Amino acid sequence: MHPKTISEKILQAHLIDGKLEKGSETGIKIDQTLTQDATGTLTYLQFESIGIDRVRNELAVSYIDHNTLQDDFRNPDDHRFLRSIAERYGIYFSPPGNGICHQLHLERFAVPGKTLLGSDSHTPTAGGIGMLAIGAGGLDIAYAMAGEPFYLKIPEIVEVHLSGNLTDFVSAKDVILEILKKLTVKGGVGKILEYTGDGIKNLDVPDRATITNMGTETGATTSIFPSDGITKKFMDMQNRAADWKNLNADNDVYYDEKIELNLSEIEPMLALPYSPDNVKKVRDVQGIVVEQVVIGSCTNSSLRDLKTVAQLLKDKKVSKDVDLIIAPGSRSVVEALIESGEYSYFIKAGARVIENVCGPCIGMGYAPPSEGVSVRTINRNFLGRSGTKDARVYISGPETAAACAITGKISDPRDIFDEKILKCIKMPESFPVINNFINPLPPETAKNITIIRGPNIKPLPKFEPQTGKMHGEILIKAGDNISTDAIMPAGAKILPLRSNIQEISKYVFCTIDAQFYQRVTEKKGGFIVGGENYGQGSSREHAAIAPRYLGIKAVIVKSFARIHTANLINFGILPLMFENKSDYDGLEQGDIIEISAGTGELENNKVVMRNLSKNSEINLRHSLSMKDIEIITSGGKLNFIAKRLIPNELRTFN
Ligand code: MIC
Ligand code: SF4
Repeated sequence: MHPKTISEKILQAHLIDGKLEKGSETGIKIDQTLTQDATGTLTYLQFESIGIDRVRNELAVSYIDHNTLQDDFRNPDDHRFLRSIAERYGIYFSPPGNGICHQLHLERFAVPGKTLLGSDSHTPTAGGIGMLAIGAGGLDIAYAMAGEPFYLKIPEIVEVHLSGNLTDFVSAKDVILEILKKLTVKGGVGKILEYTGDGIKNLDVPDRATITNMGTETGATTSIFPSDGITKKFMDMQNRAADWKNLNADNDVYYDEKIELNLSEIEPMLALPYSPDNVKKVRDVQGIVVEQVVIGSCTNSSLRDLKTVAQLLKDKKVSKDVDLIIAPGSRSVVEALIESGEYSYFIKAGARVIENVCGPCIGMGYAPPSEGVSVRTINRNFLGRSGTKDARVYISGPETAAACAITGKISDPRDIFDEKILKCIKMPESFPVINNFINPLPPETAKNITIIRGPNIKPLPKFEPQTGKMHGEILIKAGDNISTDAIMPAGAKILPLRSNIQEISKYVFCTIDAQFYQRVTEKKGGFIVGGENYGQGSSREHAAIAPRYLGIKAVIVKSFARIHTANLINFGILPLMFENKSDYDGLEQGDIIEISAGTGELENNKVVMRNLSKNSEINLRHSLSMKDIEIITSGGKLNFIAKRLIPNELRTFN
C-alpha cells in the first residue's frame, strides 16, 4: 500500500463506486449532510420527490441562518416548512437564532475522518477539524440524504506546507488571503488543499476552520487539516471528546503540488473590491475612509475571533463616522462572551450586536451607504452582494476590522493596538454548550407529521430534455469569474423567493444586465456565453434552475467552477467549453447560433456551434461523463432518476 494523504485516506474509506485515481469519476459514501434555509427549501422539495420515508445517511442537519428577517409571511413560512420536513424525515433542526450553519456544525457535529456534504459552498469549514467536507447543489444533498453516493472527479491534492508562527495582530484570515493572492479565485479548481507542516501546531481549530472555509474562494473542492492534539482539545471543550480521532498523512506521501508558507512572514492583508483574490497588504492601502465595519460570517465569528475583537475594543470607542455591526457565530459564542464579561465591551464601545446569522454577509440588511467603504470579515466581496451596488467592500481579518472601526480609516492593527492586549485573550476551559436543536423524532411518530407549506412554496417545475439541434440567440456575453451571485443575486429582496422558481427567475443577471429578463422572455430562451471560471462562488442551484426555467439551453464558456457545472447538469443545461479559447472573442450578444449536441456528438465529445450571424463554425468540448450525458439527455437528474427508480428503493446509478 503506497503512503496516503489525509484526503486519500478518507476517500478510500468511503469509496463505493469507481477508483481512487486522479480525474476518475468516483462515488463516495456521505456520512453527514447539512442544509441551510436559502438552499434548503429546494433541497427538501427535491428530497420529497425521491419518495423515501426517512433520511438514510448517518446524520442530517437543517439550519436556519441565512434569511431570518421575517418581513412578511414568506420567510417564516419557509422556516415552518423546513421544521416540519425535519420532523417528518428524521433530520436535526437548528432554528433561527441558533447560529451560522458552519460554525454550529464545527461545534456540535463535525467529526475527523468522516464525510460531510452541504448545500452551501463553505461546507469545507469542517475541514478545520479533519473532516472531508464538500459543498454541492441541493439536489446532490437530497440524494446523499437518500443514502446515495456522491459522485466527484478525484481532485489533485496540493500540499500547503505551513512553517513558523503568526506574529502579533496577524491571524488565520491573513493566511488564507495570502493563499488567495497566490492561487487566485480559480487556482484551486479541481484540487484539494491539504495542510501540513510545523506551523499547524500554532493554529487552533477555529483558525484552521477560517482557512478551510475560505479555501472555497480559490475554487478548491475542499481543504483539510490533520486531526491532532489541538483538535482533541477543541472537541473536549465542546464535550465531544469521544468523537475525536487522530488523523495524519503518511510519511513520504506524494502530493501533486506544493505551496510553502512561512506564517512568521505574513502581514495583515485585505481583499479589495470586488474579488476575494484582489489582495494587498493593509499597509499599502491604509488611510481610506471607512463608513461601515462588519465582523462576523462563517469565516470569522468563532469565540476566538470575537474574544479578540472584544479585547481590542475594550475601553475604546468606535469612530463616530463608523457603523460597527457584529454578528456572532452561535448562541454558545454569545453565552461565553456574556460569561466572561466581554460582551459588554462591544456594547460600551458602541457596536451593534445583531442576531447570530449570516445577515450582512449575504446582503440581508445592513447595506453600506452609497459609494460607502465597508470593511468586513466575510469571504466574498462581489459587486452588489452587500445590497449597495456602488459600495466598496473590503475583506479583512477581525484584528484589521477592529482597527478600522476605531480609527474610521483602513488601518494596520499593529499601529493601533498595544501588544499587551493580546495577553488578555484567554479561551475558557470549557465551552458553554447550548443545544437549541430540535432532535429527530422516532420513525413511528415522524410518520404522522404533516408538512406545512405556505403559498410562496411552489412545486418544482418539470423540465423536458433539450439536447439535439439547438437554435437561438446569445443572450448575454459575460466576462471572466462570473459568480453565482451575479447570475442569481441574493439579498433581502430576492432571498424570500428561493422556494418560488417562477418569481426568482425574474432576477437572473439583474445586477450586471438589467434587461436580461425581458430579453430572455422575448426570445423564449437561448444561450449564455462566458469567460474563465464561470459560476464561481455560492452553491445556489437557483443559478442553474432559474436560467433553465427561462429556457437557457447551453452555457458556453472558457472554463467552469465545479459546483455550478454539477448544478447545470442536474437541471439539464449543457455546460460547453471552447476548444480554442480565442473563439470567445469573435462572439457577440445577439448572434444567432446553432449547436448540434445529440447523444452521438456528446458521447464523442465533438460538438460544433455554427454562428449563423457571422457565418462561422466553432468547435466546442465538454467534461461530461457518460452518466452526465444521460442526465442531460433525460432533461435533468430528477427525470433521470425517475426513469430508473424502483419504488422506495434507491440504488447506485452509474
Ligand atoms: C453564500 O455565501 O453565497 C451563500 C449564501 O452561503 C451560498 C448559498 C446560497 O446561495 O444560499 C453558498 O455559499 O453556497
Ligand atoms: Fe452565510 Fe456568508 Fe457563510 Fe454564506 S458565506 S454561509 S452567507 S456567513
